[in-house]
Formats: sequence, C-alpha cells, structure tokens
Amino acid sequence: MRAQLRWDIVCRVVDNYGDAGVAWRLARQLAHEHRQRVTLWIDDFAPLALLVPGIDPTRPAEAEGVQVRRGPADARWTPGDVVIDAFGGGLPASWIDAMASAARPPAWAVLEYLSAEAWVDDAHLRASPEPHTGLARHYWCPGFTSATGGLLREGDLLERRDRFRRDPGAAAAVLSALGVTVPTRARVGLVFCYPTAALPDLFDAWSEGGDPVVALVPQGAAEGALDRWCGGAVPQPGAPVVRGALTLASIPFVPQREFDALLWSCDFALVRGEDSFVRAQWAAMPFAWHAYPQDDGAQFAKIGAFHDRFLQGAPAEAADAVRAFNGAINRADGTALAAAWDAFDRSRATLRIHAAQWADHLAAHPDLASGLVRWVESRL
Ligand code: TRH
Repeated sequence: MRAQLRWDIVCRVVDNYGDAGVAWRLARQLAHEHRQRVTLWIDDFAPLALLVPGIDPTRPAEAEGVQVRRGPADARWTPGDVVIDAFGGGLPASWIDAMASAARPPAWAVLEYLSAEAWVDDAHLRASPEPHTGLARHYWCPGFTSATGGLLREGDLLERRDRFRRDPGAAAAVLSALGVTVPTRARVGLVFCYPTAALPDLFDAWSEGGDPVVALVPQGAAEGALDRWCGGAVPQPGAPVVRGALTLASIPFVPQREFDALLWSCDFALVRGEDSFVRAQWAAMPFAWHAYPQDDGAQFAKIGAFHDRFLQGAPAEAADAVRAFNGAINRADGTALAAAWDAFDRSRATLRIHAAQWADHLAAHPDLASGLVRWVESRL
C-alpha cells in the first residue's frame, strides 16, 4: 500500500501559462493517480483560473483533489513530506528554516526546465546543499531518456488518445463545440506559438496555397500578428476570417484537461514552451515547436538537441522538412516559411507515422510523476 504523503508544490509565475500549467499538471496527477495530499502554492492565480475551471482567483480553493493556495511569500506553512520548487523559483527563507528544524526535513526537489540536451542525463538528481542550512536540494530534470526525470504523462493518456482517434465523430464534435466548421479537404492546424514577425508570412502561404487550411488560434495567442494580417478586423470565436485557402478561426482558450482533445482534433500543430510541446508529442501528430525565445539564443541549442533525438530514424526528407519548418519559425524567417511549410505539409503522412513511433518510444520510460513518487518513497 502506497504511503500517503504531504506534498507542497511551489510555483512562481514568470509569464504565460506554462509555469502554472506544468505545476498544476504535476499536482493533479500526484493527487489523482498517486493519492497524495497535495497543496499547490502559486503567486498568481490568473493563469491557473484559465487552465482549471472553477478556481476563483480571489480565494484559496480545492480543485480535483488539490489544495490551491496563494504563496509561498507570506504564507503560514509547516513542513510536510515533500517540497517541489517548480522551475527553481525559490522558497522563502522562513520555509527553509522550518524545513531545517523539522524532525525529519522534507525531501526537496527543484523541478527543472525540460531539455533534450545531453548534460541533462548527468544533472538529473544531482544534489546541491542550500547555503545557509546545508539541506540537500535535488534537481529533478525532465527529459527524453531513461537517465532523466522523464515527461509528465497521465496513466490513461495514450489509451484516451487512441479511443478518441477511433471515434469517427470525435474531432468534428470538438471543433464544432468551439464554433469551427471545417471545409472539405481542409487540414486543421492549431496555432499556439509566441508572437513572431513571421506568422503573417505563414498566413500568406496558407492563404495562397492550393489545399484549404483551417488555422485555429486560441484567444490571447499571437494577437499582434493576427491584427496585422487581418488589418484590425480580427476573427472572433464563431466568426472566422476567410482569405483565399485560409480560414483563420479564433477559438476560446480551453481548460487544460480539454487541451489534448483539441490537439487530437487537428492535423498538425504549432506549439510552444514546454507543456504544449510535450502534449503534441503524446498526441503523435506532425508539429512544429516554437521554443521560448531567450535573449542569448539558448533556445537554438535546445531545438537542435531535440531534433537530434526526435528525428533519429525518421526518413531524411521528412526530417529535413521538420528542421526547415522549425528553423523558419524560430528564426522568424518569413521568406523561408512558404517553402518550408510546403515541404512539411508534403511530409505530413510520414511524420504522423514517425510521431506515433516517437510517442511509443517515450512512453516506454516511466512518467515524471511516478518517477518522483518512487524517488521520494526510496528516501523514507
Ligand atoms: O504558455 P507557455 O508559453 O508557457 C511557458 C512560459 O512562457 C514559461 O515562462 C516557460 O517557463 C515555459 O513555457 C517553458 O507554453 P506552454 O508551456 O506550452 O504552456 C501552455 C499551457 O496552456 C499548457 O499547459 C497547455 C495550456 N493550454 C490550455 O489549457 N488551453 C488552451 O486553449 C491552450 C492554447 C493552452
């Protein structure tokens, strides 16, 4: 029988939805699948309220078995069994002191950013003493190999995905609930990327292309590019903008637990950050990854490292198409985008098969939450 432990997950929101999204996904899975007692301490309820319906941004809440509290600053807290510092945002000095004076200090893990780079294998589970108390913090590094901390994946995710795909009406039902009608022969793509100067060039390529494309743009994403391309007359949910072969459809931001079905309803996706990037991989679909842009261009090493793993064994033409399309998006290279899209689109059938093999390969590794639970139990 598994021990029911008290977990405190601390999340300081830097920007967008991914900090809250990853912390919430982990919290929910620990509570739901592993029956742990979980509190998520978050300093900004707004992104969480979008991801999780029913969370009231003004007050503490309980959602799907997780206690949600504002913090960690100024929060009254007594140490439990495990503390997870999501993305290394840091713990208040009062928490660290309380942990150091506890009869049995909690296990303390810093959940790192996801990377496919080779150093992650060595960095995973490395310990570093907290300078004032000497308490050991362990770095939990998500990643793509069995030497890393793995990826978040709910136990029933792939089964739900396959069931959805076997249901001939499932995708149309999801799209129609979002107010989207799909013309015959159209490919449907989710456009969830960062603001980039190149996006209007991609819209041009789609609009001037042969086969129809329906581009689903979640509300709040890529607004500047939409505005520029549409000359201010931006699409609204239920009222798309149609130009040439492109239907540009604005869709409401869906709750996180519906995000997978949105991906499964698409033929391809542009995803970003960390969580949507991972979900597109579990969706086993052709996707492009707009990595979080960093001032020093560090994202390009991450993209290269990911491609080296992901494209191993992929047919050369499809692999080149992925590199070129991702390159054009991440470099905001509008002039390269039309040709890159054509090649990517031509490779879609091959990429679908490759993506399914990749998802199976990843699913052979333990998922992140299960790995964490096992690590904590091994320390009891
Ligand atoms: O929003 P992101 O860009 O998040 C981030 C942050 O920039 C953060 O600072 C950085 O640390 C991190 O990325 C790596 O992208 P991401 O990670 O894909 O998170 C988006 C979340 O929003 C993800 O959980 C999926 C969810 N989502 C929905 O639930 N519904 C929606 O309709 C959409 C479009 C997304």
